[in-house]
Amino acid sequence: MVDLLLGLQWGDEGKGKIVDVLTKDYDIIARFQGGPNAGHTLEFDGIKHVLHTIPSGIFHKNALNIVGNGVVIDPVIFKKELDNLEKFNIDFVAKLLISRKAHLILPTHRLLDAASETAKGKAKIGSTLKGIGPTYMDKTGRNGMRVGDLEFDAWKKKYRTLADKHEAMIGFYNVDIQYDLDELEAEFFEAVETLKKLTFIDSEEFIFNAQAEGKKILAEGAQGSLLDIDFGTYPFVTSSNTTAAGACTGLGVAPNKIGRVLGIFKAYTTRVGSGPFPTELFDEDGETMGRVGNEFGATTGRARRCGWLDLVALKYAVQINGVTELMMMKADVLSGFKTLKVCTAYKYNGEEIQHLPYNIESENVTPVYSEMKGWAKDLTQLTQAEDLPPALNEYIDFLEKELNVPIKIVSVGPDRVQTIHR
Ligand code: 2SA
Ligand code: MG
Repeated sequence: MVDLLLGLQWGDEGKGKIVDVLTKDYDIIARFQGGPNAGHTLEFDGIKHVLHTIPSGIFHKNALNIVGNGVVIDPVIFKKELDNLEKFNIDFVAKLLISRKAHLILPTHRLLDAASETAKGKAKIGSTLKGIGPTYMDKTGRNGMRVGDLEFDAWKKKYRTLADKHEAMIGFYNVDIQYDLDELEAEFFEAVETLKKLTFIDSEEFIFNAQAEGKKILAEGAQGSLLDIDFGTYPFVTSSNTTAAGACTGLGVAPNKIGRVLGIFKAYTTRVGSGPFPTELFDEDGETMGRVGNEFGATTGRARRCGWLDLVALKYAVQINGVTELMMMKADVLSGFKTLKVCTAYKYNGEEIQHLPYNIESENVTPVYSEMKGWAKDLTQLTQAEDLPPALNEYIDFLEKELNVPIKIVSVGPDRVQTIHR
């Protein structure tokens, strides 16, 4: 069986930390979608690590890490990540395997992302500018370059044809994008040589065989369910399926081989980039969440928008993913709020609804809140579920009842050790 770990909101729920905590129970950690738009933060021994493409199991001795076919890889960013790991004596050549069917992000994909965003002006998606959208467009348009292409001499010709086409497309956008393609390409070709030092595999075959041998596998999601290309707040989404089904296509795992589905959510909500966010706060409370929670993009450094927990959206994510257990992150950030609000319905066209409407833009949707008592206690030193303050237990009980799924982990800080199991 392959277990899944998925973000249930708009990303940045704390997936990296939890994968790192859980890796000791798994033989293989595999990424199945997204690319260097992700920023998975892990903290232990007083050091903070941010991973973008590499699975969050890389710091453990025994786990193998797989970058699956559903992932898009930018060799340049990948190389930087590897250089970083080298400093910590991580033997990534032995512990990191790459699917031949994963698509490559070319420098011109990044330029196209920038051109598209600039051309959209105010209506921009707020992408991470890592070339994610254009790369997945080439994948579904059947023009993409894959990791496996690098094993054949013809790859440079293929590269040239695609990059030339991209340059012409950049021209069509008619926006002022400054770049030095020669420089970008030199960096790209050098990084490709580093990538080629790793072992390329047919990950679907590899994972199939690993399952047959009884190996335990965890699939690590990136971004969050509300950024899913199909079920998220389109068009303000990323270009991959971030939901459970994405693990099947992004790794080649059959649906009946999926085991536990671990859903991760923050005790409040954040979003980075543009798009609807019904419970967004523009007041002191939102500002406090951002400051105490250190809510800045792990990839771009952008300030994240903050707001109350949205149970309507969370229920939707639980449903789409078939979540079997929940993990609540950043409970410590809510310490000190006198009153907590939880959105339990939306006012929409004068009616109260409990689903996500097609046009969820803020002018159409007003959140309906339940208020709960807050707690003052600092949680960051706690290690036992018994020590949680009563008001937090009430908050948890309320969520469990509404969502009908048990909350198994409560995280009270960024470090590995600040994790309470229930
Ligand atoms: P893209 O770059 O095409 O995938 O952007 C499309 C939308 O998806 C959002 N997105 C993210 N949202 C939260 N976290 C992400 N990772 C980084 C992080 C983001 C960062 O961990 O903090 O550093 O800014 C992530 N990646 C993509 C993005 O904001 C767009 O709304
Ligand atoms: Mg993140």
